[in-house]
Amino acid sequence: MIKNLKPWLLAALILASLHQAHAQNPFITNQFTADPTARVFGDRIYVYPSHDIRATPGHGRAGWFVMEDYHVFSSANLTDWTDHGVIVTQNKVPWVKPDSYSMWAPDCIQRNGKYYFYFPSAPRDTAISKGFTIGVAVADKPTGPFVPQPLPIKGVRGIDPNVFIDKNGQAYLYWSQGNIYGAKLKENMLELAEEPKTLGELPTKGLKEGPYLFERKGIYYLTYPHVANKTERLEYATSTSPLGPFTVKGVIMDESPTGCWTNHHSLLQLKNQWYLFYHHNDLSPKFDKNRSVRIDSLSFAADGSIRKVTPTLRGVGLTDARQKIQLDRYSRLSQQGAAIAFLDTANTFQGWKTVFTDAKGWVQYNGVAFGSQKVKAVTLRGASAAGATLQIRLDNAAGPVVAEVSVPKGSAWQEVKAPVGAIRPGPHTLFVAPKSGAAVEVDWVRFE
Ligand code: FUB
Repeated sequence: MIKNLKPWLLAALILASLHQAHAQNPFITNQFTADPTARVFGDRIYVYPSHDIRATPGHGRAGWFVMEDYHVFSSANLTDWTDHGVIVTQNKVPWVKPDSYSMWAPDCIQRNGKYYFYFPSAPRDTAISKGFTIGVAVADKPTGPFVPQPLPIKGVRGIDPNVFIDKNGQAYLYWSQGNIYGAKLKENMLELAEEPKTLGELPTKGLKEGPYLFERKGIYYLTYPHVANKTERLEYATSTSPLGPFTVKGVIMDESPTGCWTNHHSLLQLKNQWYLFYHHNDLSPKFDKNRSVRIDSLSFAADGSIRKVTPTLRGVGLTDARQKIQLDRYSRLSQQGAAIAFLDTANTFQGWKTVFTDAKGWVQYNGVAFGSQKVKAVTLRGASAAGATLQIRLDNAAGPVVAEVSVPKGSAWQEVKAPVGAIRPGPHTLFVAPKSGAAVEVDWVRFE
């Protein structure tokens, strides 16, 4: 079959298979997103996050979470994400209190060809629950349309649903309400099959929420955000069975160094690589209830313990040299002479720029895929009041200079093109620095 493919299609498929994962953080930048649950359905990765919005007069509580609906996003490669739009919205769910803006962290799972989307919210009838409870919406496709059940799941009070289906086909629902709870689900995925169990061997001091359970090599990992100090960090406990007893094992990700109070995550294995999906308030650094989803790689030690994940801006995988390379999502940045800033602080969704203030500045960006075809030129979008020249090297500060790009004097952004020297095929690290001391800003670079 491969023999009959056109050469260009074969080349594209080879390239695509080499680029198993590519993303920069945050990986959704058209809206605020939080609490990402990532799942693989068929040949795509789907992310079901919460959707933070800003409160406006009469819509949501200022200074708090304002969450009206859910979108689903999908990707074939972890880099190019499609927003499939709204799948569930508060005022179309019969049991949800209208305009409560409480559509918190969801999950979605596939069973027998149906997709079950679990979501918490505030019920309209306080006889159901005074706080949050959890409902289900069902669809024939991962992108919907999802039809909400008329009532929430009986016997559940709390938030942050997570569903796990064990190898023997038994499904479990986990959720949180101060403690973390779990219970078997009936075959219909819509009702509890037993009384909820408190998963009691977890830390007793400090809020725990956002459970995410998975199994690897016979070990059941219960992962959860926990406030051990000031804000949430991601921790985990393990067991030999889905409902415990669990043994607390350690920390997956430390507290946010910049004070984002919540974190909420899921884990996913794609081929032989594990990924941690989590959130941070990248697009809203002054208000941590407008969050954005991120991905970083995760690995296990030989004894099954999870190695701590250091959050990065670079994210995962390779970036195509022929697409805009956002240097501000760097792998490394000099301590002096370079900084990252929003392109427009009034509209953070436009993203960031790298600001070089003097010749001490540099930025390093790992994992740029040049493929097998030679590149001849590079375009850089930059601005420099006095005019400046940037050098693009491969590998590091001592690596070969492959291009020198001069940004003419001026206050406006300009796209400037320069010839590129020989670059070996395959992935490379870019190292970009001003040649002289003049201040210069860079939005992106792109090879052709
Ligand atoms: O997104 C609202 C709430 O913040 C979630 O339900 C919690 O897990 C925390 O991330």
